[in-house]
Amino acid sequence: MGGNFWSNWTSPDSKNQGFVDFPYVFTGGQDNLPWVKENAWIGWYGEYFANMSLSGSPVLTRTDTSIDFDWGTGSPSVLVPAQEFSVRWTRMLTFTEGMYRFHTTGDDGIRLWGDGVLAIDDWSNHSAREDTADVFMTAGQHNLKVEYFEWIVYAVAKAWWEVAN
Ligand SMILES: [Ca+2]
Ligand SMILES: [Ca+2]
Repeated sequence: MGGNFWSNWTSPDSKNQGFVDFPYVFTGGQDNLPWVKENAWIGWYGEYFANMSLSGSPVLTRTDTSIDFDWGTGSPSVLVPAQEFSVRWTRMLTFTEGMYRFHTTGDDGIRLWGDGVLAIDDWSNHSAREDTADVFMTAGQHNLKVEYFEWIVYAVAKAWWEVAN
């Protein structure tokens, strides 16, 4: 059974694809429509915090279809400050068995887990830089988590992967 959470849309699936048409801001309500169809997850569940340590309650939660952000000197949302914020992204994803090379780019700090195992750890103040880690994934669903913080000035957060050769 997949599904990040429940949607608040009353007519979310005009294309009849089995999932809602637009990312939305989760407000805590529920209806009878799953955000994604069974056994299929789209995007990341993002929790945005108005501090650098992922502390307290998020000031914004939303689904991000990918982690591919260059906010410049700006911020992810009017709800999030341009300096000293942090984000936690989580998702479940099905992999075919093999070795994967995970990449992150963070300005400032970023770290990535696969099934709770820390694979990339670059949790410090710095300008944008890329990190990689090779992780063997068994066939089936795996939990991914990316945490990120912005200190000052520019803010970049990216995570992606490919099959490692
Ligand atoms: Ca900034
Ligand atoms: Ca920065």
